Amino acid sequence: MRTQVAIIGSGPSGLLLGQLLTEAGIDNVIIDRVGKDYILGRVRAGVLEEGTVALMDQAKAGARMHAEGLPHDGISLAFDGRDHRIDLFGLTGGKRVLVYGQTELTRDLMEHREMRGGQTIYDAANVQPHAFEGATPYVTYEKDGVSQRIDCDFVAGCDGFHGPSRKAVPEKAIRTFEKVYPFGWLGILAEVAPVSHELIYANHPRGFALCSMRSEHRSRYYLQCPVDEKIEDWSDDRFWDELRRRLPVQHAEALITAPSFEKSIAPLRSFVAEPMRFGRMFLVGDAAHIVPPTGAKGLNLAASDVHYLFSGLAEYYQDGSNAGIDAYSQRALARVWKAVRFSWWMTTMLHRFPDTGDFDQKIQEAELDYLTHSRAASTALAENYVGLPY
Ligand code: RFL
Ligand code: PHB
Repeated sequence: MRTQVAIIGSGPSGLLLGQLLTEAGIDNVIIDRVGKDYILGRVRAGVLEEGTVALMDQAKAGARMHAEGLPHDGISLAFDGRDHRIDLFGLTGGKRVLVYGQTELTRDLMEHREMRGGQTIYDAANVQPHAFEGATPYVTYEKDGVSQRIDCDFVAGCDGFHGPSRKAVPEKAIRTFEKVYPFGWLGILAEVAPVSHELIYANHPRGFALCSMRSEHRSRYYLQCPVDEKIEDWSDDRFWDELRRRLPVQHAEALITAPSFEKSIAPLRSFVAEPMRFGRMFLVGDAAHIVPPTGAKGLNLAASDVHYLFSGLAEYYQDGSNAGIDAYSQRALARVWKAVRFSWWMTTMLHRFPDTGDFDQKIQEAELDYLTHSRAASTALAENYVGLPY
């Protein structure tokens, strides 16, 4: 088989890139290790920046997102038993975020791809990129026990943190930066109205908590927990009791509970691989970088990578220019590092670290006090939260 761009990975990065390329008349094939239902069963991010929303529109897959997504103009930082609202809209001159689950965004992109006749190979084993340092890269995989090969002009490695693309790069050609945090997030989904109409990020002596949502009837809640915590030890009752303890009293009293229908623990890490281009292969999204979820940036960074790569590839095919693909790594990384910094900062400011001494604790309290009383500091948070410009 031959295509112009072989895309490894059918997560949001791969699907969004595939859809933009298809709309621009650039042939592409997506190959994933798992099936559609498995991908749609993963519960992940929930907050979209305006840039991500605009890319979904550009991919012509934004209709349901606009109909069902919830625009949010602010968030709350809760500490000292009180809410402190950050007016995202007012502080950024009219920008907001859209609450719409990654699962739904992925479903919309998959449906659109099917409608446009785009080719996706699911349940492919041993997917591997080859010869990307030269002019004729290709991807091999096995499907139903038969070996297959796709020849292409470019490979887009959209295969997440554990995928084969980054691993195929010789060690001496890549540099990685990593920070692992000494805690995880225990998350649940429940079919109940959210406790508040805006997200609440709570710093509490017992640990961080986040109140988020997927719709007006479905809530997503998280608790900071030890990284080696066992999910079996967290009954729904224990989760709800612990969440109540970490929220200001008016929210604890208003919290509606119900049996959870999803419960999982995610580790928190910051990770960046440099560069993001190796000859004719590009790393995109989680394949190149991971951020802790505290800033809601993971999915949005995947989208900005896609924007830079798509415009580079469009320039290459439409104008015969290499300028955009040559600039991809540098342009993407400049934005990535700012989001890595923001996510690290939000994580540091809002969580309780096991080894925090009295001095560090006082600094954290001073930071929250300053942040919520200084317009300049609140504006810096708001500007990053709604998303830095592309
Ligand atoms: P994805 O979504 O991981 O998709 C990668 C795709 O590549 C496929 N793949 C392979 N395909 C072929 N061969 C192989 N050997 C392959 N190995 C993997 C996978 O099956 C998959 O379909 O990466 P992408 O597209 O770059 O998208 C990035 C986002 O998914 C990610 O940044 C966010 O979801 C991060 N993230 C969160 N971000 C937030 O902003 N808020 C959150 O609450 C949040 N929660 C999370 C998260 C990521 C998690 N991970 C990665 C474990 C919770 C979790 C648990
Ligand atoms: C979510 O709804 O899953 C979510 C929202 C905001 C975050 C992280 C996760 O910062």
